Amino acid sequence: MYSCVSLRLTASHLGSICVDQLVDSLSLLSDTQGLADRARAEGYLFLPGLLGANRILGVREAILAELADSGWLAPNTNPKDAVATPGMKLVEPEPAFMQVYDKLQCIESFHALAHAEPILSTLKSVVGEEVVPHARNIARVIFPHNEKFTTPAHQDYVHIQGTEDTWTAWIPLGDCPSELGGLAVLQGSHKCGVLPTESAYGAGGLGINTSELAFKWRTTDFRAGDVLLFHSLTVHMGLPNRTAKTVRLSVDYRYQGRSQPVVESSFLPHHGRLGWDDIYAGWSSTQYQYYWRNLPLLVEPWLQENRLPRPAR
Ligand SMILES: O=C(O)CCC(=O)C(=O)O
Repeated sequence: MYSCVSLRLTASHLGSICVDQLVDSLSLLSDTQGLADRARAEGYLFLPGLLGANRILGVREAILAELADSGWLAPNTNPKDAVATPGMKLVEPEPAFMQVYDKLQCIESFHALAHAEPILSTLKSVVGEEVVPHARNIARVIFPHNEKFTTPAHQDYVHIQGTEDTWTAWIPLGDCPSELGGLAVLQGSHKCGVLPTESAYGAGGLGINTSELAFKWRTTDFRAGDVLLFHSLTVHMGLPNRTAKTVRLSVDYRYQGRSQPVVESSFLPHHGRLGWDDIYAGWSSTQYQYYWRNLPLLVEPWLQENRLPRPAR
């Protein structure tokens, strides 16, 4: 039924999947056509060190300060080490998780990072026009000893909608070796169209059975400053946090060409518990507040049927 389903992986469950290294595309940065060709062919771009590590560590520190204040980090440890309070393993959307998540949503540097010029210019090369960052930025706080809630294999499009030519930037907030639970992409899977989903544990609550998809999973030991960009139809999944006590922090930002359709919720705060005025209340600059309002965006409705399987166009 789907043109891409032909070969079989030897096993489908996490732990026995063979995962190869992400291919480094940094050398293509000055080659607009080469970058776009690689992105279109593989459905992802891995750009090690695209962002300055110090900027990433600044956002990390701001988030860890909130986690420490909220009792999520072990007493008498340095917040920089992100050591989880023993036994703590909250997940969204549990009320106790969301109370702290609301504080993370108010962090100015977390939202400002989505506007980093190297990401905007890279994606401009990929989509062929100026991009607009979505405003619904997501922070991930992934506790150890909680594998059941590892992000399942999924495509972002079914959650985001608007244009399929939306790109996610997944950015680890600090070094993120595989053991800490990074992200893996299924190279080339964006050519499959919208794949069937089933309900699943973990972020998004919808998973894809990838056992019959004939593509390679790829990941790496990420370093602070690395950026992984992928298409909204590229299947990807979180890797389990198998450390003894360390919290994994990362962010997801989304981007699309300014002329392409977008749904309104892409400019609402993630989870919609706070309004933008609440979020902006303590910010020092207005530069990234309501930045999308002056753009002539093509807003379309979010449709339930767009979640359903559909072969590649
Ligand atoms: O970091 C994660 O575990 C999940 C990120 C992701 O898959 C997403 O936001 O689409």
